[in-house]
Amino acid sequence: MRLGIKKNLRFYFVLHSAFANFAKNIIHFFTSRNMMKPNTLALTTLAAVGAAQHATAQMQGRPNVVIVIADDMGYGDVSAYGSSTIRTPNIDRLANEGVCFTDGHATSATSTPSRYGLFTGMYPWKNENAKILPGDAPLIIGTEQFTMPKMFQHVGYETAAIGKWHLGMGVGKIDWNRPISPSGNAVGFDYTCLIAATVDRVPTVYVENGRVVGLTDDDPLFVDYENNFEGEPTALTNPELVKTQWSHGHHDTVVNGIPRIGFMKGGKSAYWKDDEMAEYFLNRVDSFINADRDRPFFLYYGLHEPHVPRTPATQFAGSTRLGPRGDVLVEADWCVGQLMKKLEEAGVAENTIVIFSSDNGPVLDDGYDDGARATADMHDPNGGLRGGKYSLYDAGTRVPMFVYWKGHTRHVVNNSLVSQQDLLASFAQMLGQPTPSALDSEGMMDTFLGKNKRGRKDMIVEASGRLAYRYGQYALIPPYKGKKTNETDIELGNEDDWTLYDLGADKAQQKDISKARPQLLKKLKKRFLKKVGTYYNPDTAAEVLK
Ligand SMILES: [Ca+2]
Repeated sequence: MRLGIKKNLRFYFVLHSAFANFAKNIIHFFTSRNMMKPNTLALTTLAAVGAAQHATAQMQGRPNVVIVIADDMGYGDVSAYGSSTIRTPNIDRLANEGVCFTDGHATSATSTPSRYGLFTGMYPWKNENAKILPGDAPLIIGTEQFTMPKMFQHVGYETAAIGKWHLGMGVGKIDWNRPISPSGNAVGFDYTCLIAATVDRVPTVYVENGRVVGLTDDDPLFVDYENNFEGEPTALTNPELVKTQWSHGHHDTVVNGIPRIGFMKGGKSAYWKDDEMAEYFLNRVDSFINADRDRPFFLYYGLHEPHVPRTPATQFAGSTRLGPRGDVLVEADWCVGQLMKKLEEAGVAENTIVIFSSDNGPVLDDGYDDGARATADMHDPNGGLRGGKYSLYDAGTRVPMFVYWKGHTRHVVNNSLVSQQDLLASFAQMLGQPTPSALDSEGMMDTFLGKNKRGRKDMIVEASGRLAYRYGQYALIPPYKGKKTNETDIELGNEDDWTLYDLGADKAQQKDISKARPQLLKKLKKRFLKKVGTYYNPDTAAEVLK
């Protein structure tokens, strides 16, 4: 069955891609700076003219699209929703002049599956590889799979992925000293400049279009997630190298005084400087936006903040009372401000839809003792929601979500349920493109642009391999075995029996209404089990943190 879907998708894609490439070539032909000779036109078939006119008409008025995804930014980490303990004026502007979603979700409570859902429009739990990946994992999006960037690419957009990736690269053991294939470029991005996984995982290098940036021949780079390289120091063998103390898991190779997950040897000329990462990626964003082109663009900009390790640039260090986590939130907000400024300066602000969101909920201590835990009584990153990153509770996936299009959107607050995975089918509507029927993405472009306040009826959410169900204002969590919390002290949502919450009346999920509303419980259990089938297994343990 699943193989059948895959085959259908492949067939769809080959067919669709053939037409799209044909149309793209025609568009290029008609819009190229070299004028056609009259006799050339005479040779053009009527069908080609028709297709070109159709395609050219479609190209007109197609806005650029920028999707900004922060890493582990919580619902309470932006002031747009009313937090008074952090100031994020640039992000707030998107909310205040655009569509502000108060029940917007990532598909998952961790990064890899969340981004997989965003780009593929598929529930990530249907892909057994969409788990928290090490830095040397193979690419988990099929190179023949239908993706959001491919769709944009096929109708003539220039596409780029800049920043955090965490979807794997290559097909197995990666030789970091050679071109890595497939990279993000293989799933629809014309240009990529990425960190392979997360800031706390090796390799601590930038990978641009499949090549590690800045490597020299005399110092090749090696990465291993199982065994250390002989004689190489780690945080355990050489604690004197450590400037940022680890609290759990992060005790392998030390780079820039920060112990990471995974072992690395060599490649020193390519190591990133943590506190310069924001500026590094902004420069790539700037170059991409200002590239000389006559086509619209689609940009995925993956902010690395406020994921651990939190290493604000000098100008932000100490700028809040909340320590490094607060400082990098302000840095992330600055990045959004810089992005908007660059769009203005490039003269494309009025023709660019900007979407801001986060890949999953917040966490304070995610492996480093950087003081974030001590700020818990000063700042609530959850914004009143229960749980957090890794959790089946609502803070796992309910994240900041705003859509702004200068001159087009007005301030609208939408309280209905929406998911990042619906952006794919929604942009398909905007572009007039068909999507494979097997997608889980639901088209609702008018919702994202604030023309109506409709949302999803329901959706499955995922946290560390476990599943829960949102149906309108209700949250249903099935029983799971395992620990109540993990090393981060976040409640995972593992309960012995089904629990049900009315988020409309009980945003903080403090009152289980499963006993008081047996009919509702029965109805939602039935719906949930029908949707997830054998993917639900109460024995599924939350993924182990490394
Ligand atoms: Ca994340």
